Amino acid sequence: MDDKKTLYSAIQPTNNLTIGNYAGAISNWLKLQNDYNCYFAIANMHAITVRQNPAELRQKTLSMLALYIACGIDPAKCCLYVQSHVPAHAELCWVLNTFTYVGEMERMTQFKDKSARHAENVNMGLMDYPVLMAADILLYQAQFVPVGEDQRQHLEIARDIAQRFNNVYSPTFTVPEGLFLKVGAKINDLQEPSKKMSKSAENPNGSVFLSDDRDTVIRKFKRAVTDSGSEIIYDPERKPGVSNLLSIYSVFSGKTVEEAEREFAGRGYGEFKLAVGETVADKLAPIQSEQAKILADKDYLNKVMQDGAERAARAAGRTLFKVYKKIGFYQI
Ligand code: ATP
Ligand code: LTN
Repeated sequence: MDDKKTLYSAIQPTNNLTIGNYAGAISNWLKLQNDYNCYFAIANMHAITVRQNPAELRQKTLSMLALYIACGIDPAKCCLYVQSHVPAHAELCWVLNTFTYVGEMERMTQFKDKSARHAENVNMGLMDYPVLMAADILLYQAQFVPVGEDQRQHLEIARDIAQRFNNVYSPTFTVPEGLFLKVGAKINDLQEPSKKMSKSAENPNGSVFLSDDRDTVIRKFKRAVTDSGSEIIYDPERKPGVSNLLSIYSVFSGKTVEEAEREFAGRGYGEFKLAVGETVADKLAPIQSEQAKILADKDYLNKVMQDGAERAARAAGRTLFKVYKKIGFYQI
């Protein structure tokens, strides 16, 4: 384990996960878990930057943990934990805040989007979101961070903060790199293929949730917006709708986009959309039943969280100790 490189990622336990989260994050984690020393967190501290219902947040934390495991993330191989169980995240975030400029946080795309969407609650946490994310990654000295395209800007800031700290003191943090997939890093909305598919989209027909039943999945794909013309080819500029469906099909069938193009050459949009829907539904069904089984076993989930929190706290504590020492916090 020790000679493996370290990898870190997290998802917020807000709403239900979409096939975009699966494609951009979880499917990539599954491929990487054997070759890296992995930490996968449930980012509940990030989640409260937007107002949450407490009972739902608690429930979503458990159901997300069960979902990670049901998708095939193995708690024996990876450290699976809940962010708020490791206080070092908040502690390092505070230190890193003093290495981050207000101006650069104000320029973050996600901050601007979320402030517009939640104008009644533009809180400091929302603005500080990228710094907490930098703390997550830097605490574990992660070399790699597999995330979707939308997180690229946050990753750049995490790198900048790490470098700034290293330059002021001495090398302390590993400067992380993002790992982005060629296919699946950005799955778009089925109704508006120019927009990212999102858990919190206004039109529920545009997002396919991992919790959707078979009929719902197929209905959503049948209604998916396609493009003019009739060819089924990958061309995101000219054919955003069809290209998005080909990407989804590729992630869920395990075939390449070229193989998918060949498979559907000469076939109609209707037939194509049905095939994509069926492929996704076939993949989701066993995940859903496995998730329900795991969720019923609270003792097991508590044990996974407890083990994960202990392992994570040990690794994070080592980094925080070094940081406190370098910045001159008196140690007892
Ligand atoms: P929200 O819509 O509530 O802001 P989200 O759907 O963007 O949330 P996050 O928790 O912010 O979900 O992201 C979890 C992971 O899923 C991240 O790695 C993110 O890059 C990835 N991801 C999110 N949406 C997509 C998408 N449409 N395509 C590919 N990856 C995605
Ligand atoms: N902001 C991320 C979730 C997240 C994350 C992280 C991802 C929180 N902390 C650390 C990678 C590394 C998102 O996907 N919205």
